[in-house]
Amino acid sequence: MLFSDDENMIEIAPDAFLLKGFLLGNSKVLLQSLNNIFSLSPLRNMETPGGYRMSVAMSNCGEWGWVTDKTGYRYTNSDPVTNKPWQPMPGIFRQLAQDAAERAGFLGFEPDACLINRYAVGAKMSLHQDKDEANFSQPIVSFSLGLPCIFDFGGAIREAPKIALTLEHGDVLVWGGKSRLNYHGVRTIKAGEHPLLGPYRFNLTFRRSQK
Ligand code: MD3
Ligand code: FE
Repeated sequence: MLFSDDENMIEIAPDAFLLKGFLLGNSKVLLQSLNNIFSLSPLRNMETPGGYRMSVAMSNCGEWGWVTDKTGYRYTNSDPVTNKPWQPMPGIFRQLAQDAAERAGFLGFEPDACLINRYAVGAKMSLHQDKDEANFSQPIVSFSLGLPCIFDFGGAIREAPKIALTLEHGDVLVWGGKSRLNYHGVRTIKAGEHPLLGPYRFNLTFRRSQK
């Protein structure tokens, strides 16, 4: 089924949209590009400033990549594992992210960073804000592939009530404006097997990290 009309788009909060099944039809080409990126900038479990190893394995593509280590969270323009630039953002990634942003009403999205998260069964991402970017004027676009997850979407403060959403293979989220700094997290991934991606969930997050 191809994404065709606005019946597949749900506004879950002010300026936050879920585009159900937007990526279906592009799964295989996305997976090929991912495997190419991982062969050159391998997935790794980074260390938090607090000294914990993240359960989510990460890589990046695009001019800038998000990293964390003992010294803190930041964007770098080279991969600290290989000391080479991050791999270029594949044209199909950029095009789909821009199309999704536009569908949600955000024109002129120019991502310079794509963080790639791989969740094995048992991995999770605790409640946090995305605030390491120098530019909050552009939205964030996220692609979900593989196993489903329960995503918690909160408010501007940690204590605000949260809504739980199931994100499935092919779904896209677009967040900007009033929701850009909302707290969010991913609950522990349950056991399963995706026909294309195996026992994993992948999430690609497109951002404008620099001015
Ligand atoms: C809501 N990733 O990489 S993507 C992250 O599914 C991250 O891997 C999650 O949170 C994942 O930082 C969620 C959806 C998302 C991304 C950014 C947001 C939702 C957001 C920023 C503000 C509000
Ligand atoms: Fe986040």
